[in-house]
Amino acid sequence: MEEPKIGEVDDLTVLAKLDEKILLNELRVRYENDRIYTYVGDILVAINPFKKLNLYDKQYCTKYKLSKKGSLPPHIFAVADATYQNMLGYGGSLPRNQCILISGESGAGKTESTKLLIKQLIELCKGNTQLEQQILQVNPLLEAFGNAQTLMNDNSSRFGKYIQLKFKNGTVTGAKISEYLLEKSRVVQQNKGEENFHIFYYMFAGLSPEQKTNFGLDSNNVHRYVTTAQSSVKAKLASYQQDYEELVNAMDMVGFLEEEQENMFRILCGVLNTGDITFQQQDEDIINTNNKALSLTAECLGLDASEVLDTLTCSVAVTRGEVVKRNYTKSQAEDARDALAKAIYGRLFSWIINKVNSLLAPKDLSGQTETNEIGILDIFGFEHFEKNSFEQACINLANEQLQFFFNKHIFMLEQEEYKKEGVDWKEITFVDNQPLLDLFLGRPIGLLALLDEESQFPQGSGHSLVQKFNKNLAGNRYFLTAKNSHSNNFTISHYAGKVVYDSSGWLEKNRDTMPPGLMEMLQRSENSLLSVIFKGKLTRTGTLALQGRSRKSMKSRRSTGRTRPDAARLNKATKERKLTVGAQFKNSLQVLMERMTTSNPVFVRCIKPNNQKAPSCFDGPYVTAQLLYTGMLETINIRREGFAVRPTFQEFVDKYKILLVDSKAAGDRANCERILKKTGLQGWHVGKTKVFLKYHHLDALADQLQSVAQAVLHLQRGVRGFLA
Ligand code: AD9
Ligand code: MG
Repeated sequence: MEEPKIGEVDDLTVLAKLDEKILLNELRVRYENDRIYTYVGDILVAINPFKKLNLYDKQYCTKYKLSKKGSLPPHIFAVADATYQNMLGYGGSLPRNQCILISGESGAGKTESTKLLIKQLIELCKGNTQLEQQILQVNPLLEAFGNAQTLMNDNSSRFGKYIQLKFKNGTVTGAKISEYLLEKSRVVQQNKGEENFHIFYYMFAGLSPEQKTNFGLDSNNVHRYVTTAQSSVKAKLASYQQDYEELVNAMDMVGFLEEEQENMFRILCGVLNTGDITFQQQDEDIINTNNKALSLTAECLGLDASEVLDTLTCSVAVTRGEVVKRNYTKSQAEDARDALAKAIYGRLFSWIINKVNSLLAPKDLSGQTETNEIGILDIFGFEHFEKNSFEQACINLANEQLQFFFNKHIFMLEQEEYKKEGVDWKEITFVDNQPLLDLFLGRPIGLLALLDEESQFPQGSGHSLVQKFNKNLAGNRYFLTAKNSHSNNFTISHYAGKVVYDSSGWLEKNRDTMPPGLMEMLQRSENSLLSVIFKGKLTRTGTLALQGRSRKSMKSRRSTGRTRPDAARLNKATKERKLTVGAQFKNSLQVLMERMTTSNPVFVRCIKPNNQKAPSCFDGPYVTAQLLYTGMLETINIRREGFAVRPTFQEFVDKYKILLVDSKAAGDRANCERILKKTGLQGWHVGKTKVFLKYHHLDALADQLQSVAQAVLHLQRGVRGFLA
């Protein structure tokens, strides 16, 4: 047989020889020919082209509808199609519920892939309903509020999301979005070369002059929270204007009322003005040095200006019947101001998700027919900047968790099954990142647990936190202390590389408490939307539950078992406390993993070809690093040696008994062997309860079924002809 040319192989599992170099070369040649998609068995590898490719128009949508795998070049639409077919029950013993897990580092193409998947799924079930149009608008809507330009990606997701599409009889009946940890700190501060959330630029470009005046928006967009250079904002003005139009259209279509939108923009302008409030120390007092910003803030947020100033500059407590007022320092007042802005933005974002969910919820819950779902996970990709904070730690933990799930599914469960079923199998090893999950999630000594503990000490600081880490985690081979003992830095050896974290500000971000008085003040806001979102409660996974809805009561945290002196001292005090951000994030990851475990997982691996966001540039070492840390070689090996198709005896016999010309054949081992021997195929295995097959077996079996069917048809025609 002739060897295929480099780059001509659609599925890397058929390569006769494989090593790092061969793999890289195959992908490089494919990439250079705009073949950005490649299969590794049932896994799709997608390399970001960083340019528009003519791969997604109507013609492609149609071509990939109900197609046979392997009959067309690899494509993200083929993944949508296979998932849809499995959801309809054509996947044999596979669970009907599907979840598509998209991984890759920041800027690798996860969010674009998510949008393409949703587009094609809607195309597949097309009923031309309003709901379908609404679902298509959800992503642009959420991106406006939850994405921003970072050094790694111009449209970086600053939150994670899991989108569940619900189906009944193959048509979509609703959608639900779960959000994971929006990076709120971006509202008040951005790293050099990065931007605030897109919405602030869209609003500035798109609001009418009257609206701008009404909402107190500076006509030059000079606000402390928007540090982007004027020249670059001006250069993109026209495109921002278009983005604004699209956003408003999306909000209209999904069902946000005009009044709600107006309130939203007013609140967002309030956030911008909040950032412009500045303070100065004057003797014992803190005074406000920007009265205009204060009054604009109060007006936009429907609050009383003097009350805003009071809550930002001092705390009032009642002790033994006596009112005690304590002035803040300048920096405390600034923190209070930023806390106000972050809280508003975070809650507004949660409200938007909440609203989308209620608008897109399946209407008919009483139906008799079973509903199934396809979930798509689009998280924030692995990040490593010059300076990495608490957010990066959470983002990278989520990526560790996803990599672990991949390993578990691809390597552990599969090889366990071979062993159980007595398949002759040579073990394939892989890099297990369980120790990293333990490093983060272990109790009582894991990063998050230690962080929670330190967060309970009012005197704790970034430095005391890093000391606690150093003391408790020294010796863990994935945790490296800084050489300089005064440094707040520490390093973690992630599956995807080393990241240096700076512990400054972690305690505040983890506690995420609001200065006293702010919450009550916001609940009384005259802006009806603002008051609603602050009357809601946060659930144990950090999502917003609005009042008037049933919600499960919050479970108190179980004790950790082994208690250490610090923990014992604080045990009592912690019972009443609200959940920290770290704890909420941990809970939400756990819920996600449980959901994923009960569905049939489908993996899409996004690869970033270079670190410059550049088209037609394939940086070999950069890609190799990603291939290595994602375990691509091992994945290809297990997919090549392994058996991707594993029907039970009964399923197998039901489907192929026609090949035996015995419609009464029982679903047992002997009949499976009889069928397989009759086909003349090689390399299959019959286990204790299942048949183990490769994809090419499935194709060959399908061909044989077809010939039998044709022969039968021929015979029938012959008989009819004879009788006539
Ligand atoms: V992050 O973890 O949210 O920071 P993602 O989501 O992995 O990241 P994204 O999908 O946003 O990356 O892709 C980054 C950019 O690459 C996009 O804005 C597009 O400009 C570009 N991209 C990605 N996929 C494609 C594609 N299939 N065709 C064309 C693409 N351009
Ligand atoms: Mg993204």
